[in-house]
Amino acid sequence: MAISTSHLFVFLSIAAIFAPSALATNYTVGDDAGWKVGVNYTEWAQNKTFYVGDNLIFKYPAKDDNVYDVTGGQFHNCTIPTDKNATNTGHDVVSLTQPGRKWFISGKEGHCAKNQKLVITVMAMAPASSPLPGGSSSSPPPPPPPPPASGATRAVISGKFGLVAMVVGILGVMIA
Ligand SMILES: [Cu+2]
Repeated sequence: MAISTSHLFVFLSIAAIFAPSALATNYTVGDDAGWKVGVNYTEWAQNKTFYVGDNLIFKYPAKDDNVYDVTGGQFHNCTIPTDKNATNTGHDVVSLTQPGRKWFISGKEGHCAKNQKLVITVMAMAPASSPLPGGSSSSPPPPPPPPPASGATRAVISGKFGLVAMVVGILGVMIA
């Protein structure tokens, strides 16, 4: 019984290492105000960090509004795209699939000019360990958890990852 409980803890510890990469955040654009004229979406976005895998949800009365995914130029000039359709369900879910800038505007007459527009920067998935200086924009998969090992090996691993790895190591020693 004790051993299987320890195994469970080891499993959960390993899961904890990978969990930050697997969790997606759903953001309701404008929070309770939703998607409409009169909300400052620059302010709404400025204290948030968006990652690949997160979702934006645009909520509005479907008959009153819509959402266009646009280019930076279209965003700045409030140009309605002619080569694509707006989403207009009133509950539009936009998956953030790539790092970089993303621009959205309302396609309703005059709304974009009244600043019903949103620009965000999508970050690549947060790395599980310290980022390397000058690293590429694509993040490598997190390294596998180390086997139960000496303190010297564990000491070179830093931060949150190191803490979890240490727990795995200690529990591994308890099982052995
Ligand atoms: Cu609008």
